[in-house]
Amino acid sequence: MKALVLALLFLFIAANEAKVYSKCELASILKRNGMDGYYGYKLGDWICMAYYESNYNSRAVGPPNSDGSRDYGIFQINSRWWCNNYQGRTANGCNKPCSAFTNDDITDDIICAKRIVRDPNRMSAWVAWRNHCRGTNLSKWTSGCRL
Ligand SMILES: *[C@@H]1O[C@H](CO)[C@@H](O)[C@H](O)[C@H]1NC(C)=O
Ligand SMILES: [Ca+2]
Repeated sequence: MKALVLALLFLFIAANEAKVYSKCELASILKRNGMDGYYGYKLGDWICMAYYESNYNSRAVGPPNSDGSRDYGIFQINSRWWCNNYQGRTANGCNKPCSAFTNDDITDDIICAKRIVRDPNRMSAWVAWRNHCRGTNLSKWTSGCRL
């Protein structure tokens, strides 16, 4: 019970400190970092993916996956393949500690996402993109934004 209270308190603090981007703020940062058209994907693909992966929360940490790995940050980057959380095997393809993907500076997250999409799975590496974004009309993800 004490642990539960502490856990809830921690979540409360974590939620308060989280940086949650707005759709247009994220769109503008992604565009500035060359994501519009990167490997053939539109800005809307990335924004839609980030929405369904993290709700635009740059400090999101996912629950453990079936292999014990976790997903980090606005793009929910996986610790088995792309970053090191020092809690198990990792290929660490982006050569970063996973904590690099839970701060408010998403520049390194973007560099890693670009590395991920260059792999043969392309954007299907992100299950949320496959399930919610692929093949949909993406115009709403950039509508109303001055880009
Ligand atoms: C996508 O949705 C927008 C806004 O609803 C619409 O104007 C546009 O024609 C749609 N594009 C396609 C390819 O269906
Ligand atoms: Ca970062």
